Amino acid sequence: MFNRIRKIILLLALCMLAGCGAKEEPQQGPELVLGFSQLGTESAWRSGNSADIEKKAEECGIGLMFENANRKQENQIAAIRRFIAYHVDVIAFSPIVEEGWDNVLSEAKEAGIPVILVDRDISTRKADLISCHIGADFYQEGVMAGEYLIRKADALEMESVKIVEITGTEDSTPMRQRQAGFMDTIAEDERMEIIESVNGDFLKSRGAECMRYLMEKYGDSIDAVYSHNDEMTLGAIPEIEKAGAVPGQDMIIISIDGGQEAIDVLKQGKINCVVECTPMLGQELMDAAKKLEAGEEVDRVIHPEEKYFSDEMDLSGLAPRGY
Ligand code: GZL
Repeated sequence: MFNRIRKIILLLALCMLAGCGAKEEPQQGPELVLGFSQLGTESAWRSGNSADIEKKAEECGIGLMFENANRKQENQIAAIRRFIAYHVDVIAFSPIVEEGWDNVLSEAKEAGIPVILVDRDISTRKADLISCHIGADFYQEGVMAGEYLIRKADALEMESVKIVEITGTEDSTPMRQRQAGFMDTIAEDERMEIIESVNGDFLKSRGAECMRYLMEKYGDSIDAVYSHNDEMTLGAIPEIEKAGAVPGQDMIIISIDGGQEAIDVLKQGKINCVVECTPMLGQELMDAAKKLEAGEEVDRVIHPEEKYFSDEMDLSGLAPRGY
């Protein structure tokens, strides 16, 4: 009985959050209510991720409490506390950074609410705070980027490769892992030299600022740009052109995400390689939430299959990317 009352209260809360009045007759609430804290709206990747989660929740008949944290960890923590107060069945979130989650996740555990990480991971000594992590193998994305650069240097018979790196949000899983995978892959290749690494925070505007600074400082001595996401790459390319260089020819451009805009620029020859990082994680999230609600086991880590797109291949038949 309590469960039924709880779900009706939650449905009313969902209605109020969605703007519908409390006057509506309470209906049979959704069987499962999922609280999701999305980190922000900083990129096409993030928008695609949010849209997929909302679409799949509707298709699966799951009640979704969706909150956007505007890229502030404190907003995510507050959202998780609201989800606990509403007694949602499952909590999920994409943590903007890896550290600082133990306290609020301990509160979720004490409340008996399972937590799923979507996209990014956290750093914690308490592995039992999380039931499942659904997200890319960011280290492998860095490896694919490094392997491409080595192949490209071979093809161009380059004797040295001076690289600038534009990194994503400090202390986030994709930033740490994409950097580690790339550096480990090129470490043994004596031609490779990272001349500077600057932080672009996954933002287009910051990517432009970083590239403007790097072009002023190093100019055409740059042989390759390794950018941790498409937004920063798309911000950087006009700055390369303003400085009189030709992206994709005067310097090798490597990006990660695989959104439509970057793929189009790849086809134009201004980007040489785009490593895919799919944002379509909604179905895996809903499946895992249902299993946890039903008390079933779920895999601790779920990595989607990912590939890369480059100037080594014929992309004319590539399907629309959807983000
Ligand atoms: C990666 C995701 C990153 C994307 C960026 O899974 O966390 O955050 O690569 C986004 O576009 O900002």
